[in-house]
Amino acid sequence: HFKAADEGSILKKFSENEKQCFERLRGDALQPFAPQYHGVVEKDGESFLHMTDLLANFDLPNVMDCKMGIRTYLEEELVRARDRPKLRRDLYEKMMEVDCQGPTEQEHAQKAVTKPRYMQWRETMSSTHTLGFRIEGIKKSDGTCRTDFKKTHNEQDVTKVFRDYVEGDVHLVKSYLSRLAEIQQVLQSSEFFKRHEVIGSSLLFIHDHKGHAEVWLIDFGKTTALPEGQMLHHNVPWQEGNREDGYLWGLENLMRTLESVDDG
Ligand code: 4IP
Ligand code: ADP
Ligand code: MN
Repeated sequence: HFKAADEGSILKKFSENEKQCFERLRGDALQPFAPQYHGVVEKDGESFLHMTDLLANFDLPNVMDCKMGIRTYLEEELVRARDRPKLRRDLYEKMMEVDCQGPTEQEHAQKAVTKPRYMQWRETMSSTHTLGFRIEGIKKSDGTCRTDFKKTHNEQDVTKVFRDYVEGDVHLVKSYLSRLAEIQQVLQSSEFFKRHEVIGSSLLFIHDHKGHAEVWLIDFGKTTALPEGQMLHHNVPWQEGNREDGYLWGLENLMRTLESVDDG
């Protein structure tokens, strides 16, 4: 999915949608909070998006990926699945790995589920549905890597994972929170944010042993422009058709959860 590039940059497998987002971010208030985009690159017959490696300025970084929002699939995927449901065995199997009671009787019989069904189930098992964000993965500077957060569901569980991630460092929590407050501010003034449904995008947390901490917006593969003149609130419930993503609601919950790390 990714390829190493010149010093300080990486190549991500090309997506037309993500390319358009990077282009529309140009000049927006949010641009400085996303990796710098350097255009499309061809390599070994494949296309890539060339962007800054956010880890390049760090010495042995710790990295956490939090997927933002109350919804992780597009409304059009829901419509498509209703019109012509595509049964997927791979998603049924992924569901079974986490919870063999997940699938319904019918799904067990067909050994398959639709993608929105899988995505909705993932949302309710994790904290996406209840908190508007979920932890996707953590890579620590000691080389350990965890992605087993599919059942990290309530605020206390998330707090514990955050506490472990920052190793109880109060100063680090403060640095992260101030960066998040800055992002929250900028989101309110971003034209790009007003006019996009931000789905499946992550906040990437990075820190090192020196206490240097940053948070970046990444992954615009499913971030979609609204029709001309339409805008989102990002902090109201989703109902099919309103295209709300709950991004700001999730960010508020994330900040509160991170604050509570100090209380333990
Ligand atoms: C994955 O589920 C993620 O939601 C992927 O999103 C999504 O890709 C996959 O859909 C889905 O199976 P798990 O995280 O439970 O493995 P992301 O790439 O943002 O992590 P899309 O294409 O929706 O981005 P499929 O259709 O690729 O399987
Ligand atoms: P996908 O569409 O496969 O989910 P992402 O854009 O979310 O791809 O990236 C997956 C992972 O790659 C992230 O969790 C992060 O660890 C890493 N990553 C993505 N973009 C960058 C970047 N610009 N610099 C450094 N690491 C990155
Ligand atoms: Mn991603």
